[in-house]
Amino acid sequence: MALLVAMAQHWDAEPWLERFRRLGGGMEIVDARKPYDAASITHAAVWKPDPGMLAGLPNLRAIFNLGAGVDALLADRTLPDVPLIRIIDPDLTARMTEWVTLQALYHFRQMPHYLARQAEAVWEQLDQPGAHEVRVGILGMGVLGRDCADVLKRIGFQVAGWSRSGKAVEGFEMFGGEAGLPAFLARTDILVALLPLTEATRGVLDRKLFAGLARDGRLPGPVLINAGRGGLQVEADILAALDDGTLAGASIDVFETEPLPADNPLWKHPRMIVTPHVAADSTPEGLVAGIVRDIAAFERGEELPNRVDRATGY
Ligand code: NDP
Ligand code: OXD
Repeated sequence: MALLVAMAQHWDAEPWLERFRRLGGGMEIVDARKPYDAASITHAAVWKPDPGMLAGLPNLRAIFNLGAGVDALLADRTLPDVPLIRIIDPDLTARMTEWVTLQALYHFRQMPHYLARQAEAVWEQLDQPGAHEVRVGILGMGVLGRDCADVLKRIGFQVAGWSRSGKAVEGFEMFGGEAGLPAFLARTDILVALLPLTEATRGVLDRKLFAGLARDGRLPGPVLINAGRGGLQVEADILAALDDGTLAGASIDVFETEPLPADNPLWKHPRMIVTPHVAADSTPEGLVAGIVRDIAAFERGEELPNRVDRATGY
């Protein structure tokens, strides 16, 4: 068996290679940046490899994506038709929950207002609702959405979820599909998007959706938090919604174009938090041991829970 490790140039491949070599249990680990025998490769661990690269591996048995989202891989029309496995990892999940909770609390506790007042040395106290009076809605109740939901509920928020299937998630009111969206939005003050980017979800975060959010909440207005993918959002609509009050604030980690160009007005909007796609980093320390275990289980013929369904795109 030989595992090809291939990743986008902005990732440092060395710590990944080092850890795969250390934990790989004798599996040959191949660095995609150096010449290699394509016919020897049986598995690939990748993050945004060059399109077409994997098509050149005639004996490839499975692809292991080094992140949770597989949209970039599936955009490669030449991607070989072998099982595609994504990350489900407690470390990555915990990181996402930290980021989402931080953003939810930042808006809920009205920090944009207090930071602006601090800059002017103005002591101005706002009415502060309790968390139990504020409704959080999570678009995408998968691995990441569910964990965020648990923590936000523990803080006291009223949390509900929206998913494709609308299947029951214990402890949460769930809404499903397009039919369930209006009612879900109408009860949501803080909207958290943790959807995968697929044909069905592209552009879902638009003006029409923002206009459907609750207007009767205890916050000054609805808030958008997106850590799913930039392709979920229409960025001009976010700016317009912030300007006309349809949205009171937004925290965005992912963008249509990354890095976000320096002249993009999203950087400068006073009610907008921009982070550079860092909500939940993949790290070799967090992920490699699990991928090695997944490869072994795959080779034993076990069903992996994190296998991507190419029909739905996630
Ligand atoms: P999962 O596959 O576990 O969950 C996806 C959820 O989205 C499911 O609840 C699914 O519904 C729902 N969903 C999918 N399509 C639709 C649709 N058309 N309409 C309604 N709901 C839909 O994914 P994860 O939770 O692991 O990850 C979610 C995304 O987070 C990733 O795809 C990635 O893009 C992003 N991400 C971002 C990171 C960052 O640093 N910013 C880091 C890691 C991930 P159902 O339950 O019915 O299947
Ligand atoms: C991921 C990401 O999908 O980092 O894991 O965006």
